[in-house]
Amino acid sequence: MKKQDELFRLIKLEEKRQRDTLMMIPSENYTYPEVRAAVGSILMHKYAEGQPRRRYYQGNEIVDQVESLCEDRALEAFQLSPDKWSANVQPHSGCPANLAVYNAVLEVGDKIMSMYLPDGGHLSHGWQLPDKKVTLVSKIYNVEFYKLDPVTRLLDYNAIEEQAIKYKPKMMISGGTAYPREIDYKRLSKIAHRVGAYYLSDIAHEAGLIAAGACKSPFPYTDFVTMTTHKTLRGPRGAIIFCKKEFEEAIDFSIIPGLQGGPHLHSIAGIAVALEKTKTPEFKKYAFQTVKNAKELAKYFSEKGLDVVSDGTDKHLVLLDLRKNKTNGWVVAWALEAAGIVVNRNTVPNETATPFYPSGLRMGSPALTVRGMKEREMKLIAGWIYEIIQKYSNIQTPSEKDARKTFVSGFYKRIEKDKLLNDINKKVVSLCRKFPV
Ligand code: DSN
Repeated sequence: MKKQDELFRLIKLEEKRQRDTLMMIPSENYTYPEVRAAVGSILMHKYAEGQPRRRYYQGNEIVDQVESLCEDRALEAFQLSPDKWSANVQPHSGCPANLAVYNAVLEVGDKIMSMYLPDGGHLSHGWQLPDKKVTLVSKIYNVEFYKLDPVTRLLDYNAIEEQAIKYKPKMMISGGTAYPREIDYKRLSKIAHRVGAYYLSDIAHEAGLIAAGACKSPFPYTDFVTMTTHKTLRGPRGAIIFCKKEFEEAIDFSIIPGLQGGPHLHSIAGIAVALEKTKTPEFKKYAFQTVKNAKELAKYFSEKGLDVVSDGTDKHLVLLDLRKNKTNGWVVAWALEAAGIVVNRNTVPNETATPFYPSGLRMGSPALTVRGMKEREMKLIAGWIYEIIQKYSNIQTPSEKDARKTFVSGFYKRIEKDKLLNDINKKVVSLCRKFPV
């Protein structure tokens, strides 16, 4: 029993951390109490391999309805006709969802073209190094990456088209984790279809914003759309694959028996709750305010002369390149965390450093917006972040291993004692109390 107490004590501590710090990792968010109730429900006791009404287990009369309801709500949330589109709500998360799409329509050795990870792409789109196949996807398929324009740090559609004509992929993928701008889905779809490729839009980050109409939708143009359900969508951990009706059977078969066993019905129920919420005026307000808030952060940093990648944002995230300040994402992210501001370090376009000590800082507005914060609070928070970046400029992380070890332990001590960080932390906690979760 004592051991269980320890676990619940840790959960309480994490709850307090989430309450008293600013959650600014753009892929994180607070979900709804109803989602947590559904995810913690007795639905987790049930096995239901297969699809609704085509199961390999008995006793599925009720859970069939749960899963079908979730599929219907998924289509409704993105205003898709069930005659043209199908939704599979079984993927356990984003990586398996993407893998399931490849597995449905590609053969071993087929070519994929996706966005370069350090420029803001995603691991599950086949990340590999020149001398190492890092991901399983890169071991199964041949992958080539398109990069951002090195000057504008925007997608260069003409260059992507030229590359696609030469490479002739069978699958083109858009989307990722750190591209702050809208994607021209129509143009990418034209390029993909011109070279005879399928087009997959991974909208894990933007899903909630797209459902609300705060960002553009890829649905009119793509063959497949994948998304996780726990980011801007505010659901539980999970994912959805949307596909044109003609691929429905291939996707279902790819998930089970291709990749997964029993669906997590408790998660599916939570996803169904979150999808229903996207139809409310409150959700639309949250989504539009999320974008406004991110824009406010970007504007503040630009005015202060920081290097904002792509000069701004169209969605929920802002990416800073800290090289101009002669510091890096590792240094600043730890200093910010000591002040109660939780962002994440990230690679940036034209990256010259490593993913563990990258040059950038990625931050987002969704969770702050859920707390009810608006432009005024963004200005305040951006001011604190700016002050900390200023103070932690001109600090380099040594590249030599031993020197780095000494630097890291000294750095942790330094931020613990830093008066500026402690003072900002007090202000952060008081702001958090004004905007309770
Ligand atoms: N790890 C997620 C993110 O932070 O963007 C994507 O999988």
